[in-house]
Amino acid sequence: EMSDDERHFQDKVDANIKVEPRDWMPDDYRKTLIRQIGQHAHSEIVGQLPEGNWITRAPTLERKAILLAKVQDEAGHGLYLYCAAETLGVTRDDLTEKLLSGRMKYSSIFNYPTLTWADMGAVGWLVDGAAIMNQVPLQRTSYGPYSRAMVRICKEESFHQRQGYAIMMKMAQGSAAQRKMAQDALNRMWYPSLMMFGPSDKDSVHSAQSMAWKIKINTNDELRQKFVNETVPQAEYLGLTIPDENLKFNEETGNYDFSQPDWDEFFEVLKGNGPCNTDRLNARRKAWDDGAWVREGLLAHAEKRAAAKVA
Ligand code: FAQ
Repeated sequence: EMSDDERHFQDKVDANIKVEPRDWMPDDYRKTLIRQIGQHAHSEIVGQLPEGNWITRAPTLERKAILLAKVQDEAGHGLYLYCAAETLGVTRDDLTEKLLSGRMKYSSIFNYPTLTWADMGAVGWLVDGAAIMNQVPLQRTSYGPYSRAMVRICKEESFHQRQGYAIMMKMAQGSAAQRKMAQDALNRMWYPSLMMFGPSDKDSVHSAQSMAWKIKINTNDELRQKFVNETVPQAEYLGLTIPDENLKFNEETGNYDFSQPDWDEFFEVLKGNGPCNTDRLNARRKAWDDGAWVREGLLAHAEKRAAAKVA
């Protein structure tokens, strides 16, 4: 049975009235948002690492400038999202400590390596493509600060997707060796990109409640299907082959039928056993430790200023 507060809250959500930081909200709504927004923020920050890997090796000055700007955008996205999470009564330090101790997740996709320059194309095209597919509906999520953060993030994300596709186009239209690199990147990134949408609906523990609260707008499988439908013609245009023998347009449903990713692999990556989990967390831990003197300096400065005001 719902309490009066809960009933009133649900009515508000049903009427598409945004929930704001000072409004009453159920404890589990707050917890779910902190989990999802926090994990989303961590994904943006950890997500800088696979592309950061190629900044010093970009093939031209122009490509380097574009990649640098993209990776800086991800840092900005992480910061908006940490701020949105902070409106729910947690601190960024607390969220970071939970990430570093393995108590909070980040997207599984960033535990895969970026082996060649073509991976910069595949990441932009597929990973940012999947991210937008998930984030466009989140602009209508029920929590005000999260939904507003999504508006700007989606604009930048669509630029990211286009720059990735532009790299793929160049590679796919290039020499035989470049085409081969582009195909290889697609082969390696395809299934990990499908995993970004989360487990299949029957295994998604949070979807039902999150959708009732309009934290999530679509199910994981709905968004995965939409992504496949949009991406197949893009691959055809590039002249590349999606690594799935079962991929076929289904006249009856109007959707592409496709093979599911290896869900055992997905759950292993979530447990910390993906190819790059250890590297990613070590890189974050080092950045956090190396930045300790900055945080301490800022705190000392703030305390000094506060003391000067009192005096
Ligand atoms: N990776 O019950 P559900 C980006 C976990 S885009 C890791 O279905 P939910 C941009 C899930 O947390 C990527 N863990 O969960 C970029 C839960 O475990 P928990 C980030 C995953 O929350 C591009 C458990 O499995 N985007 O960074 C994954 O209802 C390029 C059960 O799953 C967002 O975070 C996964 N793929 O649905 C940056 C979008 N999937 O927490 C750089 C916002 C599921 O109980 C370069 N988030 N899990 O321990 C969401 O929409 C949702 O949280 C889902 C998962 C759809 C990801």
